[in-house]
Amino acid sequence: MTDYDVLTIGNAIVDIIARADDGFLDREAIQKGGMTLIDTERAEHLYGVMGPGIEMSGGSAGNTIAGLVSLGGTGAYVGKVSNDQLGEIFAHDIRALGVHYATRPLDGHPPTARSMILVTPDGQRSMNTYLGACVELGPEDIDAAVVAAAKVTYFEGYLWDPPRAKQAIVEAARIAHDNGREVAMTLSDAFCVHRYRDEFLDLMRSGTVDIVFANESEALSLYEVNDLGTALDQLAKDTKRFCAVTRSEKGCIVVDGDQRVSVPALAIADVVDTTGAGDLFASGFLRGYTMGLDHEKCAKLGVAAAGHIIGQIGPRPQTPLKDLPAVKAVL
Ligand code: GMP
Repeated sequence: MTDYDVLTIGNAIVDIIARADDGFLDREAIQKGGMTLIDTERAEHLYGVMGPGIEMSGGSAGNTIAGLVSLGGTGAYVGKVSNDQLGEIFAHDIRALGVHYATRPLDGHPPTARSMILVTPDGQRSMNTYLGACVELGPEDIDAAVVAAAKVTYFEGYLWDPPRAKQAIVEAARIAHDNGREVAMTLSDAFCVHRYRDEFLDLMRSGTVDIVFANESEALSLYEVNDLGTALDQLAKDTKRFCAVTRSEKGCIVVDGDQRVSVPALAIADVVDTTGAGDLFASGFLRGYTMGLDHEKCAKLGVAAAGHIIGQIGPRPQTPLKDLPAVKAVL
């Protein structure tokens, strides 16, 4: 078995990305900046009323592994699609990057997940996700040899929405730790944190997770506080290794015991679409981490990858990230 830098596990989703104004979000009662789960009926309605879309493979952890490989790392992915057209697109895109992807697809039902992502003129993205085939991900989809071969196993907090994926994660974390590997998670979304606050805190405090990625609103939501300093102090206590907190245009801060490492965001002239910013930050950070770099260099790779992705539409890099000047400056 070849070694992998990172294995990511997540909801395998194809994004349908369209521009929309704030009036559209209001009329459709869409939670701006968030991820809302929708059923078939709502998906059909939204698809019917939204503007012309661009389809692109997505899924938070899928984006993270795509970015990591684009930065020159090696990776594997676990996530459930169906053997329908969107599923074939998802599988093609991730394998074409050289990511090991062997999760057995469903036989057509439920169909592959899709997220209708509305991007407002300010570049903010609002996601409406139909989970489809993702609800079938379970412990049987975890390949112990792949987990054992990955330096870091990384998963999404979003996996607490489907019913059995959490069992897959607990199993993967056990295998990773039995093999001397590390486990990382992203808190995913402030409302997701609200849904699973106690379970996420338990994953951290029990040491099931070593490394945590979060943005500011997720960190505040986790501790139900309004003050970032308080949340960071709590994160320092609750995370086994360290926590990387992203702050949009304010960059990021890595919290590791008493140590705080801040790195500014890249100056971006035009924020086109923030879809994937946090995912690609994790790509950059983990690329550095699995090369043994210090927190500052990891964070610089994170903001470089994130800064690139918000200058284009969609969460998958269209040119190799390893060639970016801000990446070359660190590697
Ligand atoms: O959100 C994750 C990361 O994406 C942040 O740490 C920044 O590096 C980057 N990012 C997200 N939103 C913005 C933004 O509005 N402006 C800039 N310059 N960077 C952003």
